[in-house]
Amino acid sequence: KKYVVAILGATGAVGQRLISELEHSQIPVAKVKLLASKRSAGKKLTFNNQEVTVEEAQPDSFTGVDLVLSSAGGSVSKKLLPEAVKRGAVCVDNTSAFRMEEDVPLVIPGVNEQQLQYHHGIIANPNCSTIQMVAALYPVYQRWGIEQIIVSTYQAVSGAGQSAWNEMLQQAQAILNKQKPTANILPTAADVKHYPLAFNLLPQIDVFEDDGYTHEEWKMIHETKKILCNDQDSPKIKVTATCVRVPVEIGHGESVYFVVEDKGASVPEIQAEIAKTSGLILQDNPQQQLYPQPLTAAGKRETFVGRIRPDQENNGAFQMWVVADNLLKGAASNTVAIAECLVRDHLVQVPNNKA
Ligand code: A2P
Ligand code: 11C
Repeated sequence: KKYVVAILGATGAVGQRLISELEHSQIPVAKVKLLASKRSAGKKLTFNNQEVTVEEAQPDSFTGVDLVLSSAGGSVSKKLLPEAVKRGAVCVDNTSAFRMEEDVPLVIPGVNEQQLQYHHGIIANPNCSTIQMVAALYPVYQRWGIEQIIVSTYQAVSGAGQSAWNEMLQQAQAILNKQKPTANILPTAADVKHYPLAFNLLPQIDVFEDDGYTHEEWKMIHETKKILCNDQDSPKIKVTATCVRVPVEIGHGESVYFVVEDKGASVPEIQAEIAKTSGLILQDNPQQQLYPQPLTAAGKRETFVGRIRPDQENNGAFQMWVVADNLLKGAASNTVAIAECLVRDHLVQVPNNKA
């Protein structure tokens, strides 16, 4: 079978990469539909060297579509994906719109792809900062168990979308030209005040919750628990997060402190588990100053791990540094990897009783 695939948000930072990841995937594509807002209707993009005209996304755009890969923002997903499912399409959604709904699998292939069989038409791709952290910790979790995670992120501006990315570049240019930078989007268009990110750090990603955590921090905490502790028998993991936007274009960095259950774990054994896990690359050699960096991770599908060391004062606790391309591993590659699993396992159909 060949599949009709729609990419919703095809003109965006993630959408562009969904197109190229789909081109390089195992999915047999009969036809691709590229959907975006009215503003982009008529624009020409290419898929497998063929010109494709971008269409305005509307409910009827999904008639005859088998698979939707979506990254056009949460409100667009909320409105359009139920319409796509109604028309028989299975949707892999890169936004936070449906992630915490009980009947929506939240999936990282290689970690919990067995959850895909329970889908009701929509599968959620986790937040980029969650994906790379959980992917890096998963081999440790499987072998020794994890009691607690304390993470601080250093997140690239591309995670906030193409317009925020452009804004930061303009701010940098203005500062280098000795002009005052302007800010209209960052840290988030959804909040009242805006600050420059160029040559700065913003300890706010997304809006604040009542408890003082940002929504990005909330996502890291709750998505990690949904992915790793999804059934009653799974041991509970304590998770806390601080998320910071840094003036980097592509590639989120994360300082991850974790406490294992089985205190027998050692640094060389953790390094060995990570090195042999598909999709993870160990870059951990202080003598040779080898460690993951955003500039070297950008454009790659893997998650890079280094600086693994013990907390000398807390037995069973370790630190590590994790970097991945937030637009690929954190978004487009994971989304297309989910779609490949759906195709492989014959799951590209909306269950009859649940449509
Ligand atoms: P457009 O380029 O027409 O605005 P990013 O995350 O990089 O900002 O990209 C957002 C993506 O979501 C873009 O492809 C954008 O299309 C698309 N998008 C934004 N609003 C809508 C909408 N109302 N309907 C469909 N697509 C939308
Ligand atoms: C960021 N992690 O870097 C966000 C982007 O829930 O999919 C992805 C938001 C999401 O700003």
